Amino acid sequence: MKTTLAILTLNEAEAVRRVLPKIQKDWVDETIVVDGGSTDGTIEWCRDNGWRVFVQKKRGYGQGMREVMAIASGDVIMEFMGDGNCDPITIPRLVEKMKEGYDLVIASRYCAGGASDDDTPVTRLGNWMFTTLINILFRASFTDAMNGYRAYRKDRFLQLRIDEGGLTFPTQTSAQFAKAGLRIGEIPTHEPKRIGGVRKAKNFQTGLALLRMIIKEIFRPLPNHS
Ligand SMILES: Nc1nc2c(ncn2[C@@H]2O[C@H](COP(=O)(O)OP(=O)(O)OP(=O)(O)O)[C@@H](O)[C@H]2O)c(=O)[nH]1
Ligand SMILES: [Mg+2]
Repeated sequence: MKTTLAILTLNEAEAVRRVLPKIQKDWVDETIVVDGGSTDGTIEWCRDNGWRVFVQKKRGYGQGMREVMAIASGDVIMEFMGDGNCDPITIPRLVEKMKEGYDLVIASRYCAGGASDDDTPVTRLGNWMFTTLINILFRASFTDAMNGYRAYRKDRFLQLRIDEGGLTFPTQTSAQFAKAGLRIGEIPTHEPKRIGGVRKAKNFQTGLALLRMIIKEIFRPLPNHS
């Protein structure tokens, strides 16, 4: 099982300096910084410090993930946000859990042993609401359907129709893996606060985009071969 760690960045110069040195490169087979067009020195710092950087062609978090998938050599793709919200210590535990045969493993902030220092009352309620909705609609039992910190089998991903281009991408992945009846696991993680930079998620817009995506998933069948 070959693993690729995709580190998503968009103007995260302060965070990458603090977080990337804590990632041990031998935890995974390949690491790629997927950058959305940073102009604050993120790309330069990463390259100067030996990280492979892939600058995506079109804008958007999900778009970046879909583009990197085409060049990643791993059978397992791991999504990691380079803004300080992902504690690297969870990476080897995600790899271990994937080895048990799961198709998708989420680093959960809300299962036993999980926690978030980054939540506000609004984001916590939003996470709970959308996770509950996805569990009811797609017969799943996520405690955290939204965290972008996760690992999945690339072949399973490619059989689905995951087409969200923005920050709704991880949640769509959760919905479709559940819809397809794939094997889903979770492990606890402790989410630290974002480090510097500016938050890209906007509660109202992201909430609306999530609702739109969920409605699309209710009515749209999965591709035949999945
Ligand atoms: N490659 C790439 N990364 C992005 C893009 N948009 C956001 N990101 C990164 O994706 C991660 C998540 O974005 P955030 O702005 O922190 O959004 P969030 O995590 O939902 O918001 P918080 O609750 O504040 O953490 C960060 O590491 C961003 O730098 C993009 O268009 N392309
Ligand atoms: Mg964040």
